[in-house]
Amino acid sequence: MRALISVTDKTGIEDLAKGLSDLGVEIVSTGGTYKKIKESGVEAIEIDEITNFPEILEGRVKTLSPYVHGGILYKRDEDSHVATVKEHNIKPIDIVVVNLYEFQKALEKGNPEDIIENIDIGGPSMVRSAAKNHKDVLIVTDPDDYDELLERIKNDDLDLSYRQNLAMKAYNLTAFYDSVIARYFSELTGEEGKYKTYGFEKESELRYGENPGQEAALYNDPFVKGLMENMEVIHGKEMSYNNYNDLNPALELAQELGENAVVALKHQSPCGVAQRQSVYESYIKAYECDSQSIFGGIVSVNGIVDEKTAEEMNKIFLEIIAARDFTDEALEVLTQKKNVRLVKINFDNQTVKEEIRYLNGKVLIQGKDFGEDEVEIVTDKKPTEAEIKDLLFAQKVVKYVKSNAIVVAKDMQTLGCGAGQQSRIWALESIKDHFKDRDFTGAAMGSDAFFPFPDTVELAHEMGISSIIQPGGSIKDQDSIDKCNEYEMSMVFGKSRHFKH
Ligand code: 93A
Repeated sequence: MRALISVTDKTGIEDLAKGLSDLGVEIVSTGGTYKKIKESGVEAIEIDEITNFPEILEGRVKTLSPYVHGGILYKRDEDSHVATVKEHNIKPIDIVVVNLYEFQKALEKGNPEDIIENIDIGGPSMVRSAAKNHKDVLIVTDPDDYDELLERIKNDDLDLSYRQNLAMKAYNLTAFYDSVIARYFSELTGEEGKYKTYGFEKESELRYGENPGQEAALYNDPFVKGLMENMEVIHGKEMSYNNYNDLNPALELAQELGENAVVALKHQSPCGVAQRQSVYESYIKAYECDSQSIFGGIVSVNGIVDEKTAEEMNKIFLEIIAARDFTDEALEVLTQKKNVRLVKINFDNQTVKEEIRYLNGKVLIQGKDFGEDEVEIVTDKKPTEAEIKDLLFAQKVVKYVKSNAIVVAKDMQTLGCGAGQQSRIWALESIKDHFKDRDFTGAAMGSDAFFPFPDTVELAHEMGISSIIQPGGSIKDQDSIDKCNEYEMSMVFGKSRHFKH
């Protein structure tokens, strides 16, 4: 047998070469790989001896030769193929070990010329040729597979399913590789072409998905340094699917609000949010909004958790506490509990611009819902400056609450987050019902979408709410505005609707 080895990541290559050589496999290799193999004392043939041609164009053409591809691609059980390679003096290549130029690393470094030079042409060509002819050729693209390769050659255990598995991995690699390159050009041109090429990289298997019967894994987007880039789980159990899924909006909202914001979140919707002078005060206020739902929830802190805050947090069970950082004293307090996950987040990372949702055979991709702080006053009464602040705060929070959503807030503290109701007024009713003794006098109310009827305004008035933000757009907008005027409440229209389904 003959193996062609051409690798950029040279991990494990000496042992592989030695193992193959010991099994009587002849080794052919390219420049750097050849050198490395020879240095380790294993015999090898240089690629030019096979191609009868020197490497040209600074290495751009080294293995792109019929002597290489013919040797890989001919069907061993097809007489005409066998006769052709014989006629042209092409020697068989039965094993191809290739990994590719490190395009992603070049991307990270950011030198445009270097990026282009790191588009591997010859490597993927060999990978694709060998994978196509997998019945006759073994294609190995992952250093983790070297030991098994040697073992299987030794035991003559090279069945079709093993070969198909290698081919699967090979095309998986070239598909990913090209998708990253395509994505690079999309970013350059601002165009995306006919195919949306993402190229996600598996980061880890998760124990299960939303429920124990569902398989799940976490993928990394190599192009985006999002909020979770370099996040560090510094204490507690492994993160689960639901942890990641719920942590995400908790982080995004805390980032959007800014310094000292604390977001308590449960099942995709915030249940208590505050932004005060200190993280401690914000946490107390976020907790007070809904001291029941926060239990077993996620708390995200755009700031540093100190000892005093940690002691408060430690009074209840929290799944995750994510923060910019924790003081040593805070860590001492929080690590007393084994199960709480403590996560360090860099809130200075940029947020992503897109969201993806998989449907039954279709994929939806949309831009992120970025809100704006512009408002249009539509009532006789104008909101005070403090009310405007609370209205904008409520609008930011309501964007993250599952529709239909209503958020009531005062002094940069939510007093209730009504989530996921099929009827808009039920969202406000749920706040009133859950917090029976709460005083909502002078509070601001945000709605994710317009009011089809004036009933929500009526209930808001009954509760003591004094100002409302909503996007408008109903044919019955005027009914709600009239009601506000009647009750001497103020109402403003925000820039846009903020459904979250
Ligand atoms: O420059 S290439 O696109 N043209 C080629 O003909 C070629 N042949 C192998 N890249 C090519 N390779 C790549 O070289 C392989 O994919 C591998 O990653 C790398 C190994 O080079 P060396 O052995 O010199 O370190």
